[in-house]
Amino acid sequence: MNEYLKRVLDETSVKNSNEPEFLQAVKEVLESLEPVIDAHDDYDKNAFLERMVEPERIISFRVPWMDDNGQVHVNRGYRVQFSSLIGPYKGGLRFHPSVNQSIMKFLGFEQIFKNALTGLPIGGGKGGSDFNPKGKSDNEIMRFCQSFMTELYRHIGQDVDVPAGDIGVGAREIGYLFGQYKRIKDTFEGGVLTGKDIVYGGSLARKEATGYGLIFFMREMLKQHNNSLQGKTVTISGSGNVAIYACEKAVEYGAKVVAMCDSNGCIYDKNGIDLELIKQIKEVERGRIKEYLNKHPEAEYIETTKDNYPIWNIKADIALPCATQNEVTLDSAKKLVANGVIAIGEGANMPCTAEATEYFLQNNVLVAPAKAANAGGVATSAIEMSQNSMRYSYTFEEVEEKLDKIMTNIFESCKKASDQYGCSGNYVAGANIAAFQKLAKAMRAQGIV
Ligand code: NDP
Ligand code: 2IT
Repeated sequence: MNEYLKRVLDETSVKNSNEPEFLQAVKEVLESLEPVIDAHDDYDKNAFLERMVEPERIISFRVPWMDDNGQVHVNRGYRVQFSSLIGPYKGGLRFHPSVNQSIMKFLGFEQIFKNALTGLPIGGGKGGSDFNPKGKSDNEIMRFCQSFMTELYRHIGQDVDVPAGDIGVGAREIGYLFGQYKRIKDTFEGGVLTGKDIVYGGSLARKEATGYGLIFFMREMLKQHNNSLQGKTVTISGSGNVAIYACEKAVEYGAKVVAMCDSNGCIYDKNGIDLELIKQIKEVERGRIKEYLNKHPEAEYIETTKDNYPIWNIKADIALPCATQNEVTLDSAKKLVANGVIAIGEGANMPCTAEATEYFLQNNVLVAPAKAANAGGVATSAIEMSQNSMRYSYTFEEVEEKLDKIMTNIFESCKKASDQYGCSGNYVAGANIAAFQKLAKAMRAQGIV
């Protein structure tokens, strides 16, 4: 391996030895950059990689809140402001009990590359809390969001840092966060958060954007290999924002989605998933996917256990992991390949372990990597920011058309970079290289900062 690359990897591993997800994300990116690093001998002297892997700033704070019974709880809040090279820090907020600094940093790091791929002026950041929104009342969610924003407000702004949603944070939470920000600042700063409701400055098609974008990328990737979504059997993990709209668009392109899941278990409906019912259970009632059986007793429900993540055992042509990091292990990858999968589309961030990704590539399975394939959400967030600046709104069709063009361009960039550096068809490497080329250019232009 390139000596400079190896040194940075070693130093990063020592410095962040208790952050496995962060190290996993850094290792994947740096290793795929080897041919680019080989071609530029001044990167070492100017510490390009060292600057790329060290966040500009990490903020961590106490979030006290009171539940409906008067009990006070304390959670930890984070905002990792990773890179402002090409725009204000931009990236979602995740509320999930598993949140820790390693997960925040891996997400913030990947966000820099993803945002660069969109071609829009947005830097990279991520935030969230180890707060568990499951089973909480609306009032508890509101009090938590208000307390969270009472600290976060001093670190963000429409030209500074623009958070949005992620796991556990949707339009409801963004609304409470926005309300509290506006109240503290006494200014209507529309572009300080994205994923807002339409009635106060949100963008049409933002809700759909990540899932739709994933399918646009998949369409382009399949087209490149003389294939299409038409008639394909698809399985989608998760049943949240990304999974639901990936399902909707995949069906529009003639695919049949036969399975979706939540963290408790998986629904297998060989007649094709009833998406309106999933929307009702998940978006309206905030229930469990198992309730699907109440209306479709002919479908099958398979529980998730510690050793079994059942959705990847189901035969599919295309698998779309849209739940969380490392949900596709080497074991699952082997089952998917044995069942004839042709393409993987990463809707979630880093859903495949390094070993799973390698196994797919070795077995000629096409992989649409998260940084590229799920960039439609943040790209549409940037379109929301432009609409807020213009004090204007585009129609749904206008936003969807822009999103489609952006995803098509992202695929082209990944393809071009993978061809240029001798790894044609490996869009994982292509995405990392294409993003890095842009970031390195900005880094060079801005001097040692
Ligand atoms: P949601 O909260 O809307 O949905 C998350 C879904 O994933 C739920 O079905 C949830 O099940 C499941 N899930 C979450 N954590 C786990 C876990 N540890 N094990 C098993 N299942 C789990 O989140 P999103 O749909 O917004 O996000 C899904 C993924 O997509 C995340 O990786 C996120 O980072 C990524 N992403 C999101 C974007 C966006 O715009 N929202 C943009 C780009 C990427 P349950 O309800 O049981 O917890
Ligand atoms: O991972 C992601 O790209 C997101 N959660 C969306 C971020 C955003 O700012 O819209």
